[in-house]
Amino acid sequence: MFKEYLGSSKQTIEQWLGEILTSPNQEFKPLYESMNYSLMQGGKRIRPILSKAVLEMLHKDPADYKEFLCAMECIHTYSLVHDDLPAMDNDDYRRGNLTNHKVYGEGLAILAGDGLLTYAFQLMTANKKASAQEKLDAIQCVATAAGPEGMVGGQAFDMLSEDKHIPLEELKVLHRGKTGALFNASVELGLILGNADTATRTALMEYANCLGLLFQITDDILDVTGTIEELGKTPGSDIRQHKSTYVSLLGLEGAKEQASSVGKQAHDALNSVSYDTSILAALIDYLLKRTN
Ligand code: GRG
Repeated sequence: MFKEYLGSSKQTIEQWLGEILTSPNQEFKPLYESMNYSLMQGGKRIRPILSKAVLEMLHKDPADYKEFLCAMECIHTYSLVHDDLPAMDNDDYRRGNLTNHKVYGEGLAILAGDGLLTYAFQLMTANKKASAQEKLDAIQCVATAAGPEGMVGGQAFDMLSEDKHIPLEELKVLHRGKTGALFNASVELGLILGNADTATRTALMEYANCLGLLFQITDDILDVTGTIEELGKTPGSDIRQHKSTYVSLLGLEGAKEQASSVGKQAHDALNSVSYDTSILAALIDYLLKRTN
């Protein structure tokens, strides 16, 4: 049943994503093609699915807030396009296809990332359902998560930590920014737009913290155990770049134990919530068992 939920949510989100980026004129078409190339290339769509699940839990219709959900995926896609660039991870493949700069060149790939990031904010302001205050709160939450206090900060710390051993506490700071911030914002968006009460907010933000951490630990595990077919890119990039990871610091078994303990914490966080949290609970187990 959860598998069907994931499949149909992904389909709905991809339909919305397919409608948002049309070039306003002939001249800008190559830029839009490059943006759409990365945006429409699959991926798990886990961040908008998370916002969707929180909104549904709060009895809201996610279609009313589709601009916010698409914005999260635009920001995530921008981060992947820039992360793959020669100046960063220098990857040739993403999701089994050539990376954006391999197809369109570095200049256009940088601009496609810039375009996706900026367009995310344009989209959120265009939503017709949220009140002015809800929009302001939601946009502030997304900007804080994506910017220097969140994802960009984590990415910079990651880049500067290459070839260095960093202790577990610093690795957590790195991932709280690089990966966790967008997970938190995906949940928080749902809470803001769904007008959740304080107790629900507190419990679900604890859940979001655990989920982001869990996602990153499984990402580190998959970099060691995954195949090129499963991952859509060459595994072992962390080792090649001499990065500290949960696996390098705790060993493979230690990282797996850590993942299941964080998964349990995420389940515990849901226990006090007075809404139906079955989808959010299933998401934890899906991330624990994921192969890509
Ligand atoms: C360039 C500002 C900037 C940030 C980049 C996202 C990111 C930060 C780096 C990507 C490298 C990486 C492996 C990050 C850790 C986890 C992560 C974000 C993986 C990719 O996300 P998924 O698995 O991707 O949700 P799909 O393909 O499913 O959309």
